[in-house]
Amino acid sequence: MSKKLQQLGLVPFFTQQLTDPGLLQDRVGRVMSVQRSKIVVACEAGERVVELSHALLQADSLDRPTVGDWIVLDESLTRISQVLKRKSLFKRLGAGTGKAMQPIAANIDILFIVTSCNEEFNESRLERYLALCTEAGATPVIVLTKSDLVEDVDVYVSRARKTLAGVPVESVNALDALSLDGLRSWIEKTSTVALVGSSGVGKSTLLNSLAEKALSVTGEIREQDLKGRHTTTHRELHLLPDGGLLIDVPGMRELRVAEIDQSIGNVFTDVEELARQCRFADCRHESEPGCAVLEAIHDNRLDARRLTNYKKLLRENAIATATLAEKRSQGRRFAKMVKTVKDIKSRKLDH
Ligand SMILES: Nc1nc2c(ncn2[C@@H]2O[C@H](COP(=O)(O)OP(=O)(O)OP(=O)(O)O)[C@@H](O)[C@H]2O)c(=O)[nH]1
Ligand SMILES: [Mg+2]
Ligand SMILES: [Zn+2]
Repeated sequence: MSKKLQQLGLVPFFTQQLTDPGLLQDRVGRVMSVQRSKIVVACEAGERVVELSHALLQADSLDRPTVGDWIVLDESLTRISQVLKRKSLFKRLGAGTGKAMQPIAANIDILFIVTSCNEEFNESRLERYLALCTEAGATPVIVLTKSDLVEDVDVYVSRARKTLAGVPVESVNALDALSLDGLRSWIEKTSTVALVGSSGVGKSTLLNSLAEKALSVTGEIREQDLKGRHTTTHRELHLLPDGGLLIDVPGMRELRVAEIDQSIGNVFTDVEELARQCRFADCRHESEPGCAVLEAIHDNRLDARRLTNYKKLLRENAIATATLAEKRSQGRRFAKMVKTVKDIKSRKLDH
């Protein structure tokens, strides 16, 4: 396998999917960025800009190539002929009325969930990211930036640690490359890390400091409410000079969940463990007698906020999952109807 492709993160999981690995090597590439229908692909011979075919533009959003995907180009090297099966995929429910699942970053090994030591810090949002990360099949690391701006970083570190048992938490000053050794230890030579988190927390600053050069533009946060200005506008995969790949994801205003039943449970194992001890098997942990969850809240063993967020995520997920299922079955019914009409028409033509 070529060194260049290896540096881009090509591992046997992907080469095994190639029908003829030797022949296809020149046509294999990794999606570095996507801007509307234009896709930048890094290949053995360098970067190419390819247009999405009509078929891919029409395809389900999850089947379209996204940042981090491995693809095979056609013989003319101008079109994508295959998107290889993904090792992992971080996705969310898209905003707006379309409400389809939206891929954010593919084939990532580690997710840096970036948050800062100021008003932006929010446990419930972290739990949401963690559930989506578990679902994606990536390893989460919570990164606390702006540690230089607070006196007691440990308060934030211990709050972050409580969001998921055993989750690694790294605190950094993203502007100081020397404070990033802990983070660097998570980035291996050929691994892919995605940076996610609200606008203004310092994702692009981190990328630049880790790369030790200005790969991405950064922007001041607003003085009045410390919110970011959405400086990064599109997702991009960057190769670090010393190896490793980082995807800088623009701050997302909304991070809605769907189809993540199991993963919510994986983040809230403490709540689910307690729930098994409730007197009633169908306890809703509201005011039932013998509720072990409420008892734990009363004894300060469990944060009431955590139970509220657990219920909120379960409810939001159930509604969104049902809506998606309904939309899919409508789509199937429609496709079937179109096919029937076509069959009838072609039969008429035969006669
Ligand atoms: N003091 C301090 N400032 C930081 C730190 N990290 C980021 N900043 C500052 O925070 C501001 C926002 O940083 P960006 O890197 O642009 O934030 P971002 O997460 O990429 O934001 P979007 O691209 O909008 O999603 C910039 O002014 C950075 O200099 C840090 O650890 N310490
Ligand atoms: Mg940015
Ligand atoms: Zn209960």
